[in-house]
Amino acid sequence: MWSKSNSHGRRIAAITVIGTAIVLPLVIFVLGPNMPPGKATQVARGQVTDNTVLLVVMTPFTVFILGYLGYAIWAFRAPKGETELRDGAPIRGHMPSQIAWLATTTAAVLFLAIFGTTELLANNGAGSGSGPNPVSKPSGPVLPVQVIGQQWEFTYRYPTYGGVETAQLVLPVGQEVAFHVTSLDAVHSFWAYELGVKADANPGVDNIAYVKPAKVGTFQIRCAELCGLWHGYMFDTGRIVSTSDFKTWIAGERTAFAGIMKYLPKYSTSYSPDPPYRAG
Ligand SMILES: [Cu+2]
Repeated sequence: MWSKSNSHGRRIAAITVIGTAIVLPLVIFVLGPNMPPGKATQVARGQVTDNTVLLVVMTPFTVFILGYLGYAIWAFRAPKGETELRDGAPIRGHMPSQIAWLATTTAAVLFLAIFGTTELLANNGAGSGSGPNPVSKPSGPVLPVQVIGQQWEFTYRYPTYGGVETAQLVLPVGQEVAFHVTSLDAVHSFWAYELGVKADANPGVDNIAYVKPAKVGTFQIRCAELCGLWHGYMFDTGRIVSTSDFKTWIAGERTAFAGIMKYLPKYSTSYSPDPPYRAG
């Protein structure tokens, strides 16, 4: 009886070790690099690495659980022609396997908690909205871009370009950007998928997220917080362009909106609309 159960244990251990040895390189070299959100920015690249680390940690557990399941289905199947259901052996507890399971899963969870916290603190906030005073800041010069959520669109203000407000989000490549995310009404969430940025837009709050676009291209913007009837309509496409294209574009926006700039409220880290507007 004991020797039999030990040989089951050894086989399951062998399946786990060999299976992990086969699957792990595929996870690291094939699946991992293709994980979301891609490599359009430094923080997005960091998130791909983080997602790969999560996968690597869960791989041996997944192989063990699926291997165990497969082995149990095969090894403990009913013999051919048997019609009666049989009970398994009355086993109470198996201390070594219980301790092994507790120790490995605890170690994995603790590692991921520490790793996740470190990754959020480092890497300039990892694309998250880090509030008005982020712990981790980029060292070089940043281009501030304000993101204003409102039912049901995002608009953008460029305080270093006269505070002009635009309907499109255009960023120069290779330039560290500080998004100042806020809202005029409900809680929205500024989610620029390929940039690896997701930051809550709360009224009265200046929520800062850093990102440095690495290559010219487009990216998807969505509101990621249910914000009312037309929440699903709150999407747009942003553009990353060369520095000279950016200069041309922003100059054009400033010219186009010069006439109405005087009606805009002065640039501020947050806005408090008049009560009649707040009440809708
Ligand atoms: Cu919204």
